[in-house]
Amino acid sequence: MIRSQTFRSGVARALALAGLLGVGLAPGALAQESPDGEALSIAFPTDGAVLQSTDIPVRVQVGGFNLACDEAGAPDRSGAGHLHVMLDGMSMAQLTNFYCTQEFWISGQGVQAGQHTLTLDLATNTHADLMDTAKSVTFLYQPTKPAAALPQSGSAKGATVEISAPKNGATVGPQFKLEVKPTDFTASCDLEGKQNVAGFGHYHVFVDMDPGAMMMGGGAPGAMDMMSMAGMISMPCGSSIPVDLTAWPSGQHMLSVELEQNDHTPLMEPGQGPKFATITVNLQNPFQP
Ligand SMILES: [Cu+2]
Repeated sequence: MIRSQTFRSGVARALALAGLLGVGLAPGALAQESPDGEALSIAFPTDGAVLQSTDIPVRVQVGGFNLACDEAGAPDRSGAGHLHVMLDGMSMAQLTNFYCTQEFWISGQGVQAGQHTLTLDLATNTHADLMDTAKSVTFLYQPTKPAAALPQSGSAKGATVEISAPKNGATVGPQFKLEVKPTDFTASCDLEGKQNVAGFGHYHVFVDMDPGAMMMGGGAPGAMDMMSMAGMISMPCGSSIPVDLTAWPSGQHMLSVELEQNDHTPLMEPGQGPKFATITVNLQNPFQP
């Protein structure tokens, strides 16, 4: 009923977006046709809504699809994945994050008062966009209490990241905290998908992907190769990062944390590669012995 209506009314718009999405979305993510049945609709904001809150509330309805962020980065599984959310664009540079709840907030930081477009789609575990599920709404952002502006740019020179726990080679259960120590770098989730600001960004956490090797195929920043999003399990901003490897089999796994700019491209200095830290863990996963 609601689901089939939503699905049908979404078809025209999804087709209209399809061409753009195919070109623009998430470098590294292959656009895929979605298997029939799953549907996404944006319940809030409604098209033309006037938003007076500082941050931007979003409510979606998802049918026939499992939102499973604990599987993000793991191999694709039909009918499971997460939401990609983009503000004022349809490429990875505008990705505010990926989400697994039907309600969430987008930070108003750095968002100017005025008209904005929100675009969402369903994505597979390896971050391939299911482009025929894409939906957009345009809203008027008029916050009563404006959010903070973008921070003053700092210096990205000498930025580094280290993993302080677990220790390299440690035996871990499927759920643990990855403790990271950045130097000369401020991680902020509020800035994800916004303009780049020197010295600011966030982390990408990868399982069984070597960020150094990933760049060798693709070359320049912003031209990450096709593999770069697969294996990415989160885009966090805290230095104590929850990790859930329930979807991975027991055994040795490589865990990497890479410094990213707000547009999700690796933070790099001239003549240098991406900045990341890697450990190997011995996973003991009772769900997949
Ligand atoms: Cu990112």
